[in-house]
Amino acid sequence: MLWPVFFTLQAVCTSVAHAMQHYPAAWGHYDVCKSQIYTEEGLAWDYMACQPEATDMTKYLRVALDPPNITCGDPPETYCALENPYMCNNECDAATEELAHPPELMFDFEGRNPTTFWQSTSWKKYPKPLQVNITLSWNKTIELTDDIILTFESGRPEQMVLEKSLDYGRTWTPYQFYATDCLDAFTMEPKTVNDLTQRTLLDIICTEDYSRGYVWKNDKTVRFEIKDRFALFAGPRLHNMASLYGQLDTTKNLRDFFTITDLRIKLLKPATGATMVDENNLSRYFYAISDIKVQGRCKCNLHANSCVFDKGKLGCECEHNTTGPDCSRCKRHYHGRAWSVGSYLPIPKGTANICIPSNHGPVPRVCDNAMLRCQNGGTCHHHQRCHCSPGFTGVLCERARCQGPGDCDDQLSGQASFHLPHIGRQLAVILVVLLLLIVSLC
Ligand SMILES: [Ca+2]
Repeated sequence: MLWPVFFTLQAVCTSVAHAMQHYPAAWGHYDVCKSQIYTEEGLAWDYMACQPEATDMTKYLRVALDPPNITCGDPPETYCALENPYMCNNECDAATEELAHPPELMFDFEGRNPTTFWQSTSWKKYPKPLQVNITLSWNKTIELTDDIILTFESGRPEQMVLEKSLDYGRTWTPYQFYATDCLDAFTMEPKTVNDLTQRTLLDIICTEDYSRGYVWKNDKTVRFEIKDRFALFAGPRLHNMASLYGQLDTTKNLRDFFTITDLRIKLLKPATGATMVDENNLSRYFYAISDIKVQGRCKCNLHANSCVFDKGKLGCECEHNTTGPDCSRCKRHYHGRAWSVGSYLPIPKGTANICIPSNHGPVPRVCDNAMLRCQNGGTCHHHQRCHCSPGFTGVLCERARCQGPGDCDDQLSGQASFHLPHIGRQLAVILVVLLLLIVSLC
């Protein structure tokens, strides 16, 4: 009598654990892909939309500079401070570790003093433009979840463009233009992210917010504002993420807007201060970046909750019978319906849209443990064939193996078909006798 109580308690515990798994403190994370549930037929899987957690994506990128020899220190150079042309104690020497400024220093752990930074050569070839492309590649589609923040060690550039690629660097589109004078630099009206509305969210703007002169020494960052854009749907403190997820679900352009495989920072003109370019002291003009922040998550089409970095490459750990780096196709033998992206809706579990087994799999099932049972003690191997006990044969071991002539007749004497010829012969004899009788009587 205690068993029902035990089972009831167990069911309650399971459902509590289940509920806690489904509704984490900050719901809407979609961090569980499936969980076991009790149904009338027993234990079964319940599938839900899932995605990896957002993380620091700079750990997984490759950085490339164009032109490649634009980093300072080869040959060694001495720089002057922008604010004070007589302060020229900044030395760059690629051959000396303490004086080198390679690109990796844009992504190392910050928080130490002095800061570590990448630095370009100076504007020696003025008036030829000093331009540098910094390309960050993930070789994987990722979704941005927080602002991109560049921290400059020197003055912020007077002109720059942040660009993105969604096809591994084949084509590029601008994310945002930055200039001290947007009209002059890009013939665009200056705007800020606050000018954007839900309707104009995808507009590409030029902003003067991050390029103003070197007035505030602490103001060294250049941002691409992801969260302010999210806030247009989710509210100022992102309290209504359901609304944002709903929009992301139904608007592919919006989803794609925050999705990238590569970023490119086009530095077009270094900080020159408030004055004209001092041609006698060009070692005041250069680019130096101490930190780049990119927060995001692997794009797994809501079919994975983890993403691994293996052999230098990111890849989703696909669930829901999907496969591929982005879980963007169905696994072999799971083409029972067309692949589909998972959905954030309905909140909070979403819809998994799993791939289901193909109807006409390449390996037809010969036996199983229920309907197509091997007979006479035979055992089923991988659903593909029955291993028969000695003396039996057939696809399901349903027939006795014949050892010699007449053997099968004895063993299968219950089967009427083997006796029909005998009955036929007896009938024929009777008919002949009857016929002879009739003839003789006549
Ligand atoms: Ca650094």
